[in-house]
Amino acid sequence: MRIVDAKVMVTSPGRNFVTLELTTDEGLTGLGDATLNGRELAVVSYLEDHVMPLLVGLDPHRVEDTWQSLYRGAYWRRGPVTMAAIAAVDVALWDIKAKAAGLPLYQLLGGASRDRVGTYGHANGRDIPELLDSVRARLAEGYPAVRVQSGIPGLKAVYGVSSTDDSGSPVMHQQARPLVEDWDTDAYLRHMPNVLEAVRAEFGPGLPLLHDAHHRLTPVQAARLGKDLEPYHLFWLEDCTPAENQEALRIVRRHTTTPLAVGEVFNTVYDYQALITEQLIDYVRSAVTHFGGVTPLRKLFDFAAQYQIRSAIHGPQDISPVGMAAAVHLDLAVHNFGIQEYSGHTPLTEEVFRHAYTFEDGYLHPGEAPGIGVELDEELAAAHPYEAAYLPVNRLHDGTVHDW
Ligand code: GCO
Ligand code: MG
Repeated sequence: MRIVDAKVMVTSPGRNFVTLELTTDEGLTGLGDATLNGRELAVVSYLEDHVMPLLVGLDPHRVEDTWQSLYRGAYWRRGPVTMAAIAAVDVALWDIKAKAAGLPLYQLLGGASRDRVGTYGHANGRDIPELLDSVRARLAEGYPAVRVQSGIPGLKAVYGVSSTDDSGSPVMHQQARPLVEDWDTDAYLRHMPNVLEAVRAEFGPGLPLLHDAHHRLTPVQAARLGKDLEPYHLFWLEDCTPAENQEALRIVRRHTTTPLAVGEVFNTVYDYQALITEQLIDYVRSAVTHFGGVTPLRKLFDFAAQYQIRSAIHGPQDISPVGMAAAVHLDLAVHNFGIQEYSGHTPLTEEVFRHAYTFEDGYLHPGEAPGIGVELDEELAAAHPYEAAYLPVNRLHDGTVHDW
């Protein structure tokens, strides 16, 4: 079998998604997600100008070899643009291979290690009562675990909380020019224990609760937050410090037993090296889409498993249903699965990307369709072309830019 055609499409059924489609001489097609929120067109160019011309004529069964040649052959390794592009190729090749075998992808990854894939949903509120309502809504939808984000007194907007939308996704913050939000770490650190206290008092000790600090704290601030939240037994504290510095988590770890999760902005196993071997984290959270695909993410999970660290694939709404499908196949197959982030997509997105994976009572299943089980409606996709959209930037009260 040979690859005879490659094309990349950007569609915006509410938000932008970048999709690679590979076609073989046997008429099989494979899809891969290359969406990099706010920098979509850079990945399109990387694929169109530098990767797709190399793919035509290749044997699509050579998944590992193609991955290695794109990664090593570029010489300039890593980075989100490169790894999103490689991820799209990798997933499209796995899709083709599984379709050629007539099997759902998870069967090629070792088969199911569980019956279904547990998820967490997003709950958020401008204040605590609104947050409690939002948790109630997620529980009514069946979610077995909930991430809680709350507005902070004195701040206009914070990550995960919007004045107009309950979805918890940054989609509502996105604009053609970055929106400016404000931030005050002290106010946040003072408020968060009250938030968790109220949620625990309302929903009891058994509900797994998560919280995302979105890279905003210094190591010692993160250590304080982890300690202050210990009585509420979080499932995890996510991205407590900026991702570049692995040393920071050594400091945090020394001070708190609150479990730690990181990795949504990581691109390769090297970003995790010390974090895994020194057991400084509890969950690895990279997305199939930003980590170079199923091939390297599977290796990461196997590496992490030696240290009892579990998987938690990043699943925001800026991962397309193609990237989500690949994630759910991997979730079902790996032994050290932890949890899958999931908040669904808009109805229009679900029409553009018809998928075999299902979400029922808070649990996902990849379905039994051969491949990853996603079909792109190209006409509908084309009717919703790319729209410039950026994530917000964060500024302190004196105007200094802070991590968003
Ligand atoms: C999460 C993430 C996302 C990111 C988003 C940026 O935990 O789901 O923090 O919401 O902010 O993916 O594009
Ligand atoms: Mg996050």
